[in-house]
Amino acid sequence: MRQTQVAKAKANVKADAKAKLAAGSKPRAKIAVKTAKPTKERALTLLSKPQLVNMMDLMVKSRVLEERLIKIYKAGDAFFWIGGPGEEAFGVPLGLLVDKGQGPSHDYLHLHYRATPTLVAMGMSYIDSIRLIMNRATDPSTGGRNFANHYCYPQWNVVPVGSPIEVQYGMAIGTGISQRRLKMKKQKSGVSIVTGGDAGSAEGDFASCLIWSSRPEKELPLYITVQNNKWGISTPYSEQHGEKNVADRGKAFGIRTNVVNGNDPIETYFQIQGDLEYIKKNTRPVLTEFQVSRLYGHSSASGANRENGDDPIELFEKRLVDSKFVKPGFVKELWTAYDTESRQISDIVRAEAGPLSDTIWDHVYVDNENADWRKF
Ligand SMILES: Cc1ncc(C[n+]2csc(CCOP(=O)(O)OP(=O)(O)O)c2C)c(N)n1
Ligand SMILES: [Mg+2]
Repeated sequence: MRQTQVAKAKANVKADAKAKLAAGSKPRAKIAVKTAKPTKERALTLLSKPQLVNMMDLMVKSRVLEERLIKIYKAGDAFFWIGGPGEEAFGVPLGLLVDKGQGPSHDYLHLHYRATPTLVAMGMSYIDSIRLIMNRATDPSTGGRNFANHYCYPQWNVVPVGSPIEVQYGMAIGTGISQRRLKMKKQKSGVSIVTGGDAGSAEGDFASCLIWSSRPEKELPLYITVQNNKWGISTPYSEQHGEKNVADRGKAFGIRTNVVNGNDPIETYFQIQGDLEYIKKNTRPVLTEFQVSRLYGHSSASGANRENGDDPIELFEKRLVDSKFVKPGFVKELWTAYDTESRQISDIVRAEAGPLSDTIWDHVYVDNENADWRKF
């Protein structure tokens, strides 16, 4: 019975089409209706799904921490904020690729004050960063004596972050020399990684780094990176730099150079991985410029308010959602969970004590010698 009805319906459709044709209407072109299959973006297939999701998670974890640090500053619980929102797509892959450990057989990190994403990817906990910005005695980096994002982790070769810009490019030469020595003795040796800003590349330390890392037959395993956000506080890159890219300056020294989109975590991941391999294999430097965003201005000195600019987290989230790696709302859920965690931790830290005056000389001189000149 059912069969006859279907057959009848089909016959009706055929007759209807014939009648239309006879009346002069054209038969419709066949439209290929595809079922909505996720179109996986090729770049995203280069890493596994857990790797991609982990990278997204760490980027959000770092951003939420930075936003918490800004709130802590704005609530009057800290004197100053400076940090790395907008540099997550560079900093997280770097932190994931570092050979973490102590001593010259591992990588050294000569970082600047926008390195939260790298430290978060290396395993730094929220409480460590919050203790630093609130200047608590419990702060493992400085005992509560430096300001936000001036990290120091000897056990991971994270050299103390300094406030004078670009000095880290000069310091990296020293660890680079020790690593070259190991390499020449055919022992396991790491890379000295240095990060810093575009404006700071005008300082002499940057030039020293190019010169010292590329001396003939004495080349150093230095990974010289620049995070170009096109600003030095309020001075635009376009008004200060005759060179098109900061990285171009390495060419005069025979250094391998690259300019990459630092807002794309996949591009930066493979660039960093390839650069580190080349440096280890050849004991030669690489200079790579990562073009990044500065999403909350320079620091609390410029207000620390959200500004325009490409947001690496939004861009990456869209790609992961479009390719069906994560569901829409995945990032929002992460955000809420990290936000709650960061608020609870800041409540704990607020109740902790600041450093005592008799610890002022701690870690200044070898073996904690008391360097008070009045007592000499
Ligand atoms: C030797 C030195 N000169 C000046 C300053 C003041 N200062 C702090 S941050 C900054 C701008 C740095 O810009 P850039 O190197 O591009 O890094 P960004 O802050 O943009 O990441 C300046 C001039 C300083 N800290 N140290
Ligand atoms: Mg800059």
